[in-house]
Amino acid sequence: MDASLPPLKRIAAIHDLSGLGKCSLTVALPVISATGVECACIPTAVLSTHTGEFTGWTFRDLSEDLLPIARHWRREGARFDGIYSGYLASPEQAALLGQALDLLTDTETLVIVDPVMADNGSYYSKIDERMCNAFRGLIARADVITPNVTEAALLAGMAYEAELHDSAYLKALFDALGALGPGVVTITGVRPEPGVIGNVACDCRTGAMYSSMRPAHPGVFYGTGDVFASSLAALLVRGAPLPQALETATALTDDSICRSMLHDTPRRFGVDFEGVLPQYLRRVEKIFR
Ligand code: PXL
Repeated sequence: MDASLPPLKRIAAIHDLSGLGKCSLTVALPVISATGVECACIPTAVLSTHTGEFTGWTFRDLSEDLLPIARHWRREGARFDGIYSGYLASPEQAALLGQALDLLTDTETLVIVDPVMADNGSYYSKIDERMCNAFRGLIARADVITPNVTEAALLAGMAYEAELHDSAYLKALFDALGALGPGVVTITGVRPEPGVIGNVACDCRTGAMYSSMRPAHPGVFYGTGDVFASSLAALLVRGAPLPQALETATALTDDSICRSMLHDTPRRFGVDFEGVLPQYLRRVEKIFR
């Protein structure tokens, strides 16, 4: 039978697997699949929970498995339309990830690096500036990066602004991050004015900037950066234009937050994206029909 659909796109998601507290792989796998992209997984570490607002979590570093998995996939002839990396077990693992990129990418592969290391002005538990330096190296090889404001400021070597982010601050962040090498920089959790929060994107090759904003909900929602970046990565790999990918990934993130508030889910368990996947699928279909 003749194929009547284009080949399925495939992403390799390289993140931790935190068993409880939806983030990283437990978000990337369902969101990328729902976007209509195959999601192969390499766990960088296995944890019982993420490291925010939980105590006593288990942590197993899977650095030893990273290159054997990548080599096996290469021997099997698997090709990847995207490599999407996130939380790493250690700064040393960034060098291994660089070698995995050598094994798994070709000239067509979109490399998306989420430099997961900090939020709300501070590093996550057990992470310090060594991770920031490691990400600076990795970002040089990325096509797209998706830091939050804290991570963007750390990578740029600029002060973190906790309150409002005016266009001069964002422009300075984009200039500094673009100079590290990626073609597209998105920054999450941007607050342009009181009561408003969202995501901004800059195509550093053209200087074009895009923004997608929503009403702000007070407090911290764990895993929202992963919901956003997973959706954006899959949409870009499918070929969505940057402004539509930004808007659709932002809509999924905001809908997930609103859903969590309806369920009154404790913040540390992550956001309830599951119930908003039907409306997400309709938005995705509209882009590609
Ligand atoms: O959502 C980012 C993230 C990913 N992985 C682990 C984390 C966090 C944030 O706290 O702890 C293990």
